[in-house]
Amino acid sequence: MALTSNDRIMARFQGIDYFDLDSLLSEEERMVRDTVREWVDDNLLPIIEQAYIDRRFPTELIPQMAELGILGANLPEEYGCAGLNNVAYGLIMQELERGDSGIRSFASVQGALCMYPIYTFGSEEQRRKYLPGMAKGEIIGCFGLTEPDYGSNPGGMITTARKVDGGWVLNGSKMWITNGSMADIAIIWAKTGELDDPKSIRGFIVPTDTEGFTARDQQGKLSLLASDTSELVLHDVHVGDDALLPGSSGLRSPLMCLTQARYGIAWGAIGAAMACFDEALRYAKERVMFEAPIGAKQIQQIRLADMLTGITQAQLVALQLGRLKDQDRVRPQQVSLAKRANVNMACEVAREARRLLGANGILVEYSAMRHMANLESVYTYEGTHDIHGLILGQDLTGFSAY
Ligand code: TGC
Ligand code: FAD
Repeated sequence: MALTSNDRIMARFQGIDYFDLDSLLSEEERMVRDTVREWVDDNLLPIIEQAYIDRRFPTELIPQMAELGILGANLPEEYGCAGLNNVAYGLIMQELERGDSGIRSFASVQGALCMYPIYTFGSEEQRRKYLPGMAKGEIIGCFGLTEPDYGSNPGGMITTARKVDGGWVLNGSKMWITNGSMADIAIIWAKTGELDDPKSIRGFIVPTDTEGFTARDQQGKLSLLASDTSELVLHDVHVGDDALLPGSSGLRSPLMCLTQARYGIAWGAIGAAMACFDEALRYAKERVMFEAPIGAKQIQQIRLADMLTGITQAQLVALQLGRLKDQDRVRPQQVSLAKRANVNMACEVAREARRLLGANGILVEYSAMRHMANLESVYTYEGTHDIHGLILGQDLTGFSAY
């Protein structure tokens, strides 16, 4: 018997915790996780199917996410943020992506890719001007690094910022930008010197209503449908001196932001996998074929065992990564390993869940295929699976193979 949409929503998610990782979390970490879990069950899951079909990012959720303290949650309270530790932040990303990768993407970009660089490279004035409003969801940000011809190799970018009296003039285009069409500000990375010098890259806060700035929705996506993905064009965009992030310096600065976002993705992917596993397990127990539940058949039991194993390994990796980050001991290469392994695991789990569900697995009323399609973007963005493999290869051998 197929579960109805309402049954699935009403069967409150219990979480998958085969190795009792709950016992390794503090009371506050569990409380944060459970609060966001409940919010996802009550407010995100009931609307996500329709939003996905409508190809719409559900903007009505932004004030609720802000109220919960989700936006820039690991940044300090003095700037209006929740000041949580990195494990609690990771658990938030996990729960959001249990709902949908597009919603986690929104939060990742707002917090890790826009608020983090303003906090880390911005002046005190910039921090006070933007961060409290961004935490409240009143100012939405996007992060423009990728260009049409420079994806995995952002150091080759050709967007420029030319110094003029009292400010800068930016020219170039950015591609595949999450939150791009709805953003109030864009963090734009541009070269201020020679095009062959990635050390001249600097970050700028560009209000999106500045003359010469346009954003256009990316058409034709078959993944992350409940997410705003856009192309940005900057044509003689004049900004003041106060638009420059004064602490930004070279390709290292945007890559530092990516390390923050990749950390969140390593947790988020677990959430997508948990949703698929939970759905597959319940379906396996209830779907009867050849006079027995399919879950009574060895092949489906092995499929479920493999899913559970992948999720459990990923949970352990993410938790230890978070503990290292909270102790300020994490290396970007460790984040690469976690992003690469956990997203790959989630892709496998989503695909196997979809297969276990038979024909129902292609329906939007079930989450497996939506997660499966979303995760193909997650596999590619924030450094592709291949690029993270090469980062690890360089760390191991000392040779760069890019
Ligand atoms: P390379 O010479 O290796 O590095 C340049 C400088 O940066 C330092 N560095 C890092 N610092 C912090 N974190 C990291 N992860 C870092 N990786 C490198 C490095 O030490 C060096 O510093 P310095 O002081 O010596 O200058 O640079 P490279 O040009 O050889 O490139 C290396 C490579 C390929 C790994 C890098 O370009 C890369 O990571 N490429 C992937 C691009 C990518 O991930 N783009 C993501 C765009 S944003 C996005 O996808 C958002 S999706 C959001 C959502 O919806 O959730
Ligand atoms: P390419 O770099 O052209 O890679 C194509 C293939 O070649 C991949 O398989 C890759 O692994 C492989 N490859 C590349 N280099 C090598 C090599 N040296 N050796 C072997 N194989 C290699 N960017 C932003 O700046 N901001 C955003 O908000 C943002 N949001 C995104 C949202 C979505 C939905 C998507 C899909 C992308 C987003 N991106 C964003 C862009 C994303 O970061 C890039 O797509 C990604 O970095 C890969 O770049 P590319 O697509 O140009 O692929």
